[in-house]
Amino acid sequence: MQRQALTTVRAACPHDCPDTCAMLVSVNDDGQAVQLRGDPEHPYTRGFLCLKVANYLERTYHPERLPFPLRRVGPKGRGNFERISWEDAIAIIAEKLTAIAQSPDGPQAILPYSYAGTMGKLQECGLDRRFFHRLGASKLDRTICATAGAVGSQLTLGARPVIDPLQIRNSRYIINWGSNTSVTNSHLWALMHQARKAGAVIVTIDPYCSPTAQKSDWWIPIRPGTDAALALGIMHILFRDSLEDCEYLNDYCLGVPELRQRAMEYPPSRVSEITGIPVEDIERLANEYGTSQRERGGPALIRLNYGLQRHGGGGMAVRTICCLPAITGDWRHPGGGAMLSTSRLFPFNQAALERPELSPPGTRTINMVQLAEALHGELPGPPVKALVVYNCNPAAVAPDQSRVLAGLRRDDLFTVVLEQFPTDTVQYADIVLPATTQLEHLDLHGSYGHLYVLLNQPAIAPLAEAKPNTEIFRRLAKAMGFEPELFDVSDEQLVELALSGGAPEFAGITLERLRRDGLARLNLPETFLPFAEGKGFGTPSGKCEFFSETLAKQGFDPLPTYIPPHEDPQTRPELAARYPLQMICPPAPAFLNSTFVNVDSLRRHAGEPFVEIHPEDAEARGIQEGMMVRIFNDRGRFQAKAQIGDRVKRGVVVAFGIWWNRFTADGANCNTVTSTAITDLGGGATFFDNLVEIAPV
Ligand SMILES: Nc1nc2c(c(=O)[nH]1)N[C@H]1C(S)=C(S)[C@@H](COP(=O)(O)OP(=O)(O)OC[C@H]3O[C@@H](n4cnc5c(=O)[nH]c(N)nc54)[C@H](O)[C@@H]3O)O[C@H]1N2
Ligand SMILES: Nc1nc2c(c(=O)[nH]1)N[C@H]1C(S)=C(S)[C@@H](COP(=O)(O)OP(=O)(O)OC[C@H]3O[C@@H](n4cnc5c(=O)[nH]c(N)nc54)[C@H](O)[C@@H]3O)O[C@H]1N2
Ligand code: SF4
Ligand SMILES: [Mo]
Repeated sequence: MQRQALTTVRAACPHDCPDTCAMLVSVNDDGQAVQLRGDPEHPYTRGFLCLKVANYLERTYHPERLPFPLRRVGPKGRGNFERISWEDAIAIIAEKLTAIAQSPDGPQAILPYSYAGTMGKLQECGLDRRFFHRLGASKLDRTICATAGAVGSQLTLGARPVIDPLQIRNSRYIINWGSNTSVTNSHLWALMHQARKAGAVIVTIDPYCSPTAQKSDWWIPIRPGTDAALALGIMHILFRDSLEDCEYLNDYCLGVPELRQRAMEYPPSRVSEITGIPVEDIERLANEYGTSQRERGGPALIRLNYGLQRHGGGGMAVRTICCLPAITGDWRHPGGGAMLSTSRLFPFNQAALERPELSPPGTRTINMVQLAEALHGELPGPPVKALVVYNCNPAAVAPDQSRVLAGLRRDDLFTVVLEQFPTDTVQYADIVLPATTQLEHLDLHGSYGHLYVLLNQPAIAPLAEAKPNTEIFRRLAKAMGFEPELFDVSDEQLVELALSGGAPEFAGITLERLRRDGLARLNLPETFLPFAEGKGFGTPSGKCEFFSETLAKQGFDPLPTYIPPHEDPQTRPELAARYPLQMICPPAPAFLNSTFVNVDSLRRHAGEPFVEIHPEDAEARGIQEGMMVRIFNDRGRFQAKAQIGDRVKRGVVVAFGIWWNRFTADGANCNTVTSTAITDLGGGATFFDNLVEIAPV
């Protein structure tokens, strides 16, 4: 037999992961993708893909890919559908949306619901946004993941805390703070590991001994949602022991005396009571953190991530932690400082893509965390009569699931879902539209973990009748009679538009160059130190703002402070009497939120829904290893298998998500007990801020 010649196509991993890997797809003469690997030449991907995407062809060619448009037959939520044509599907949707827009409720009764199922500039947020702006639909505040930290860090730094991740080799004291880096950011972990070989110490602050904590030199278990108090305790010790960089503070920071005063209020003994961390550990952490440059010959770096944000005080916690590298002066050194997200470094011309000015003034905005409230008519403005879901699986990922599902079952709600697979959300659709996967469409990517722009070129033709989101919104716009000049724009033109606007970071980065090379580093200095000389602070004062006039004006404490979780046993003893355990529910490592749950090899890897519980908490409840248990509170209940061990603090349980309900024992996942309460700043989700009780089934 003759061996077929393979063509290599440059692609980018589309998933909501900071690593945005560069991929090489091999395609045979029949137009079939036969191999997929990490690009060895990308300095960050370095030739490896994570467990989830290494077998991506299993997902792409999955037998459950949605092949053609569907219309519901039978009751809502049962998932019974019949095949219809694209023409009919588009016509039905256009007619229904037009009727709602022209009804007394008006277009704001239509709600788009999307997140980052793909992070490509085209398929995530291009013509879809333009379509809904033109329609006058309600706007969606996309708060489910990152807004608490975005607003928190913006207040302190006027920017996101960011370094060039490739500089991490220079770090000598690395703190994973609410960050399961080895799982959620595996390419950064590989670089941390290199730094360790060069002498760095790796510390992880987490209520759970995550895979990252297990591989770290020191795991510091903390009571959930108390990170701001720990940061204030560290400051207390840095100031007390004269470990601060006085020059950096004088030259580049605002509110130094006030912060010193505030830190005085957080002596280690008080911080120990709040956080559950022994005084001597707080002392040691602060000392090692504050002396890294002097004692280890390299700066300290805090990788702060999302885990610590998903609590009532998550925004303030990030704001507070962001003060630390200014106190130590670590921002001066390559590899020093703090790292949350590089996303803001990419000056994509979002306005040109999305055309926000098309949205009528005064259009309401709905916080996506409050989908349950939106679907039950509990928010100001007209009721939600139509929901258009894409790049998102709210039936599984949104909080207060029982109420979300009850809302999705409403007979007077018209639900359209653009999807690749029959997810939990698809089960509730009136019309389902099959979407292409990354191998089948063009897209342009930034990253929230590194400094490279990537082009994803289609490797294969769309499977069956699947279409890219861009094309679906183009067709809908046409059927609705919207201006052709707004929507007759090709995907290539959208790439060019996204790169347009003359931002210096994009100078020389063109569609043509990306076609050739696949990727390009942002035009930033080789040694990128945004805050080294105090220049990068985008706050009103241009300084690192310990004192924030912006916060004061909004009626908040202008200084860093500790805000307890909504459901904290220390501040809510009456609730804790009924529901004494604090539940954290991050995704299982083999899944990406709810993506990949239907991929057999990865679901096997995840096993089944588990909940980890401390031996003493288990014993008090008659729970034994491997027993099925019920986890519940006033919002709902779900089942999982108990794993007993001291990898969790006493009083904390960890339930792994985000299972599709149809793969669970009782048709419900961990989001049945999570709440729609939002964070102090940024309106973010509080997925890890729950009090629950557990009992054997
Ligand atoms: N309990 C709990 N809940 C959580 C979290 C948690 O840690 N615990 N994490 C939260 C976080 S951080 C996030 S970011 C959210 C994420 O929640 P979602 O945004 O819902 O993310 P996924 O679960 O990955 O689902 C994305 C969906 O988009 C689809 N998709 C991918 N590409 C395309 C495309 O090109 N077109 C179309 N039409 N569809 C596409 C995928 O098939 C997938 O079903 O979940 C949140 N929910
Ligand atoms: N494999 C895999 N990778 C992913 C994802 C995935 O689902 N799977 N999701 C992607 C997405 S959308 C996101 S947003 C990121 C999330 O990236 P991370 O923030 O790293 O992930 P999480 O697992 O949400 O939370 C990290 C850790 O925070 C801990 N934690 C919870 N509460 C607290 C607290 O109060 N304080 C402290 N200090 N720690 C706390 C949790 O126990 C957890 O181990 O990962 C991305 N990468
Ligand atoms: S999910 Fe993250 S680590 Fe895995 S291939 Fe995609 S970008 Fe890379
Ligand atoms: Mo996220």
